[in-house]
Amino acid sequence: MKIQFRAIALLVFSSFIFSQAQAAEWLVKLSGRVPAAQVQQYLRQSGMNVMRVEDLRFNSWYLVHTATESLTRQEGAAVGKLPGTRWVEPNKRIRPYGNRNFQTAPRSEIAPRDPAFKRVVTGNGPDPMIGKQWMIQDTGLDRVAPQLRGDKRVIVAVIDTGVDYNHPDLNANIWMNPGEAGALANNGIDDDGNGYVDDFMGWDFADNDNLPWDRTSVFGNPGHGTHCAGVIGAQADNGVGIRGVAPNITIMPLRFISEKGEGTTADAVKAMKYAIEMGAWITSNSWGGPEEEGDPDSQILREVFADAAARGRLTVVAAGNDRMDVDRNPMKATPASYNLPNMLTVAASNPRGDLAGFSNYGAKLVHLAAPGTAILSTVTGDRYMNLDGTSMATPVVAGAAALFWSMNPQMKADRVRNAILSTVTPMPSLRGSVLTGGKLNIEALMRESTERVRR
Ligand SMILES: [Ca+2]
Ligand SMILES: [Ca+2]
Ligand SMILES: [Ca+2]
Repeated sequence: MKIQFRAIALLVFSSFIFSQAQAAEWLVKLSGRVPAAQVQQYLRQSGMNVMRVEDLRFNSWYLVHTATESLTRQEGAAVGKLPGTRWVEPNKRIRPYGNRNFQTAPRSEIAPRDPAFKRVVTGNGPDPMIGKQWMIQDTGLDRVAPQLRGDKRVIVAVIDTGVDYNHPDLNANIWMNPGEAGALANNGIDDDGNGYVDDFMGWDFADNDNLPWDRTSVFGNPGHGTHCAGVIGAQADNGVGIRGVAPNITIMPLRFISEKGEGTTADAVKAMKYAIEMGAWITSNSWGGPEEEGDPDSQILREVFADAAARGRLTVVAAGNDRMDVDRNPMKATPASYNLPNMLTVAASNPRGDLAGFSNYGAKLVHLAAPGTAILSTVTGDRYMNLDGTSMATPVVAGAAALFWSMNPQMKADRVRNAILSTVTPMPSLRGSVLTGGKLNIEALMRESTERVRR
């Protein structure tokens, strides 16, 4: 009874806050699994105009789509009266972080392209743009043995706006689902029984199809997810573009943010759940919020990050770009502020090693800094672009984790996390801004790896 009271108290609060801004969808946690049709029937009987109820197949959570334009208090009360209701929250909007330069995306770079997957053949030779990647020297990546490039078994899920999987610097590193590969890829059958038909290389949760293509728009998305993917794992020495931190790992593209630069909590949860179930070792999460003043924390989002930790996965999360102390405003920066096990929250540093002017910080809840200004990486349409943001710093750390984990595949996620945190370069200007007071040092991290391997 006590739990139910809390849930109802929350929804009354939130129904005022969200009455205008949000899609008319509720996330409901029940005390146990029941058929979605039963939930729908019950809500209809209590007078609610329910379009559809979706079983999220995660900790007894359901997504209730209503027919109204915006959430109403009456609706919230009806959901709260469901038998066994543990929690009710609005299905909030989520935005990508690192959109500071979005408006600089020229139109010529955002032309729509054919999203059909094709194999792209590239050549050999140095990456011509490598001299413009200051993060390579800054993190000591240039002093890591060149043969240490990662292991294809290490899968990093890029949970974002999608990925240009035909980009010549990314194509060879895109994940292929073994249960939907080859002839199974387009037969209209969910061959591996994971609930997604023909998900041969990931999923598009925003448009609900099997092509997690990074759709762009002038002000909403310049190719944010493609950029993050390139920072993690653009191919090295293929004669084109840049190199990623870990150029020989596997990238699982999961799209939940649309070309408008907007996703939902439910789709973020689905993407995280997919990443966990389909074997991603690491998730790179360059997004968060909430954006609206007074938003309540999302219980379901917290639960899915906790689930990733419990199942031995590492989650890397952007601190956000609001020049804000996350310790003092934890509700305004989620999932950044969750402080769960196996989770790293990343601030952005500039070439001087200082905190980037836009970066969030937090002496307790933000763990380290990594390069996040003028980061050159891949964008949609075989192109490259400089972007700023904690969004760009996050995949630098995710890539470093992938490189290190490739060398130490038996290691548990918490030890990977500790190795990253214990090898940072201390910076006087970062003291008090991030937990470690330092910035990512991949050279020192990989030395740690070699020592452990030798032992
Ligand atoms: Ca499937
Ligand atoms: Ca299939
Ligand atoms: Ca390259």
